[in-house]
Amino acid sequence: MGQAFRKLFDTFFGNTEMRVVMLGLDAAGKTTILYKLHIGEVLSTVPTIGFNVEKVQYKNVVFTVWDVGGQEKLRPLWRHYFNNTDGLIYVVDSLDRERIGKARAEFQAIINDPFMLNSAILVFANKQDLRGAMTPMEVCEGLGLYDLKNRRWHIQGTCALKGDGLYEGLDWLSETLKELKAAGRSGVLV
Ligand code: G3D
Ligand code: MG
Repeated sequence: MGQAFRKLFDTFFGNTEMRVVMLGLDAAGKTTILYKLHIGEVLSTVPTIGFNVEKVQYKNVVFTVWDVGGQEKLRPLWRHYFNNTDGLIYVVDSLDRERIGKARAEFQAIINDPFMLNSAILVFANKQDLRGAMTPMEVCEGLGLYDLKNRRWHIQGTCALKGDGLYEGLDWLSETLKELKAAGRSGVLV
């Protein structure tokens, strides 16, 4: 798995500096995904701004990860990490039907942030291995993805524990970012 990802990252991301943020409610599976990618040492920091941020860098690709859905007053501080973000990965616990509304509210707040308007959006409908999990299509509806206009987005069913779907999702993201960079454009479709 590690080798495959390295190859993907080397091939598609190349030498261009890329900034990716991975967000989602707590327990969605973000930390599991970070470790499953085997792309480097996961550095955990608790900055003075008050929320825990995990960071992994593989060559020119920097991933920053944190839990959303906590205190609303922290939201403005996220911007510190949103600036110059090329890609957003939003992770959803597909079994957590109770909190899909909350996941949606946070998701909508993130993607409508002025600093995020240019980023490509990859959604991982995680925990597909669990019986009763929402299908990627249900997660799509739950988040309001179908209503998104003029944005590059993609949804991928995943099982982070096994690594299923992660490769396919990142493949889409890297291809999309490569395309956008080559065209000198952002994630906004015109
Ligand atoms: P977070 O970083 O988004 O908060 P974590 O989420 O990566 O810590 O994952 C939360 C819990 O969900 C963990 O279980 C983890 O093992 C589990 N998990 C993550 N991805 C999957 C998945 O695809 N399938 C299943 N079945 N479980 C998953 P624990 O028990 O350690 O809290
Ligand atoms: Mg975590």
